[in-house]
Amino acid sequence: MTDYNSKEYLNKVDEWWRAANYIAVAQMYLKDNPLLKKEIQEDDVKIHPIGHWGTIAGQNFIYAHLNRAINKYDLNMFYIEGPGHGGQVMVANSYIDGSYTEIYPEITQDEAGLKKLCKIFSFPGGIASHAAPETPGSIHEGGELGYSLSHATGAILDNPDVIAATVVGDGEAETGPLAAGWFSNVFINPVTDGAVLPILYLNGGKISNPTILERKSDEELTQYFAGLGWEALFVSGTNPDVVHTQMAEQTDLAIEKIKAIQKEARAKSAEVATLPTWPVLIVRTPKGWTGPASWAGEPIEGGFRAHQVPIPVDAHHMEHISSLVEWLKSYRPEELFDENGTVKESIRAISPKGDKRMSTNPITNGGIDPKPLKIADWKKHALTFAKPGEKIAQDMIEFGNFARDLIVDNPDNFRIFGPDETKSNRLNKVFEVTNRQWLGGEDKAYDEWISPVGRVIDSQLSEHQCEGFLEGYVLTGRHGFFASYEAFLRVVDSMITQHFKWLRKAKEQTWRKQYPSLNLIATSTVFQQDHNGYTHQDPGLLTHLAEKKPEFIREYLPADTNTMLAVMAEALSSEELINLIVCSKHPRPQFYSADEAEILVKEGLKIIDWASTTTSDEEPDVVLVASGTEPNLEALAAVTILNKAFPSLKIRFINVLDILKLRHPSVDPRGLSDEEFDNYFTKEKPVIFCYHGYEGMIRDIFFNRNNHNLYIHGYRENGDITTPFDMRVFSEMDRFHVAQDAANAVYGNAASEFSQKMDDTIAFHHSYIREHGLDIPEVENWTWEDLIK
Ligand SMILES: Cc1ncc(C[n+]2csc(CCOP(=O)(O)OP(=O)(O)O)c2C)c(N)n1
Repeated sequence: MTDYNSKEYLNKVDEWWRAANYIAVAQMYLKDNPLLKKEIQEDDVKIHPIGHWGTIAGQNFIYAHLNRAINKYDLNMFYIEGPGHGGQVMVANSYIDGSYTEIYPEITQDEAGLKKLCKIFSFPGGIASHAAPETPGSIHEGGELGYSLSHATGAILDNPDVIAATVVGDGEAETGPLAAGWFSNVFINPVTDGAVLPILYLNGGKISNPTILERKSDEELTQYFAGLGWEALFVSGTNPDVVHTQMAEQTDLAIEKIKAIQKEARAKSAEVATLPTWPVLIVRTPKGWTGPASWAGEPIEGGFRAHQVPIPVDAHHMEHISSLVEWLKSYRPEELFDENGTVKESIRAISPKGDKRMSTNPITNGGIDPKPLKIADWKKHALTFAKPGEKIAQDMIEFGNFARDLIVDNPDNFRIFGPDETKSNRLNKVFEVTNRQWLGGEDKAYDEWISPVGRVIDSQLSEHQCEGFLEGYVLTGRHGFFASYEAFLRVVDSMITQHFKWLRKAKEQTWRKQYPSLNLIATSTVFQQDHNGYTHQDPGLLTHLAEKKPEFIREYLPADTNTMLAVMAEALSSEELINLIVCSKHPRPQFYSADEAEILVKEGLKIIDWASTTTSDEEPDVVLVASGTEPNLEALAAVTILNKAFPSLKIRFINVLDILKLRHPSVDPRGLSDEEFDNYFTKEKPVIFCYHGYEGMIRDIFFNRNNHNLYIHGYRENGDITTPFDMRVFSEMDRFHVAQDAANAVYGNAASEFSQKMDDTIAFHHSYIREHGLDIPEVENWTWEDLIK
């Protein structure tokens, strides 16, 4: 029987650690002669050594000890590298455990392979300096700091056997998202979910500052974490011999506590689980540990100066090369590598085996048991009506029926996330079959749908956590969506960007499996913010995501329930995408039949015959286009106004559901050809485009098309606390301005009387709502009427 706590075993762990440190330093500086078998030359050294040394040795130490714990307890564990800028950590460790070579056979387990591994690190044409998609075992790049705990939590939900060992940088711990991440424990059910083992790495420095938590005493940290529901276990020191023993003991303690919590909870049902006090490891070891202690009279090891490349040696500055050689030799490479340059068998022998290696744990490559979502026919919930506009319904309420079925049909791989808004976003129907997962205790007098078990996690007001949980969930092969107020989805703009970057780079890796798409529902939208006003208006995520690589982005603007249902079925069955769905939650007339909705999803847009006064092959005088719920409503109302005033005016009405499809194929491979585009929008007839988002996006779409006779009515960054219709008038995205623009565009001066009438109506509206607090009867009572054709 192996004694994993013996001096002998810890010596092996130390050898592993030294080998990983050696490789990491060599990767930073060297491109040849990695084992210093020959006297080092200029040509062996990189011209621009790059890397983040400060975090490396401490993380290598943690990694080696986690391997030890996996062996000792036969754990299903994987690694999240919060300070992902220490890219060598996961590369060096996966090289030692053999997985790097299995995935990249050219990186052989000998001196030649090691030479390549050094050269490619953070080198043109090589590999990232971060824990990137090309890094075995990574689901978390760690480039943008702050999301390690939320990714870890998302990954272990519904994965009861897994422990996410999550290194949190003490700088990272100062970010808003990470500080919010400690609350994750409130959402982890110890029976049905796995565990997160946070390892707060207090190395004391950031890029050029101390860290806040490192300057706190152990007692203060104990209290801080106790208040948040975690039990702090400390490891600290600078002498490896002492710290190895401590680390082994405290890691064992943490694992045993996790196991005890799970055992006790799992003796009962998940429904009665309570919030346990999970352990958090706090590791105080110096930044830049084992590296140069000082340079030019200033301390390096132990502070921020160790952050990046600590000593100034490069191919053109060889005067201090002996210091680098001395540093490398301090790891005693002769004890670590055999004569071929292979890491010694005795060291490799303590690696966890097969998929027990953190670098090959299946959870880090598409998930443990990825399954497609079971999606029943959405048409079951489609609305039927004899005449467009006759039925009033709330799209998010109706979608709730569909979401409820998804929960029933997919009891362990589908989840809904939200920042305290599931009810506000009108998804209440889901609570007929599930609850909000929450282990924070229940106050029956107040709480609604709160339970230790539930498929909705929406009880923390943090968009970062929702986004991070969902990312962790889909990156491990499961499905879901995050529904948010449109304006506040912008809180996580950069997180969504990082997820996109991950998808893009992961796709280049043939060994990486496909991910279910990330689905974002933006509701409580810009043109219906009557009681919240200007602060709650921002449709800019549409523009933001449109700037990303089109292969990975979809933006859908369903105008009603049937289009919403059809889009959600499409989005939830898709892979490798970020789907942004912008939809209304307010009572709205319903316009599109299930068949029309189906075509809209398939084609992306559709000429709506019943809303046009032309046949589809007849050239119109004007094209009215709508993308978005309120734009659709206002544009249809404008059609009725125009039709009454100008019965002979040939109007073509188009609804656009999939806005990015309008882009030119040179911009977006899915884009309409010029011919298709002209067939819809004509080559020169006025196009009046009513749009949910900022107008620049539509201008951009038309820039490289034939037709520049374009009038856009989008969000113009105007708003206030006022009536819903007035919110549209503020941006001139209302029926009167739209009809006026259309008439002026077609008839010029001949439309001046009509144009004046529209101005008068708008003026009347202006004073009426300020008198009555209500929209004018013409707006309030508007319904769709069949057109005079
Ligand atoms: C959100 C974010 N802000 C700023 C940075 C720039 N940055 C990179 S590393 C770093 C310091 C990180 O310190 P810590 O988390 O303690 O990591 P370690 O000391 O282990 O390197 C900063 C500020 C970043 N990567 N992400």
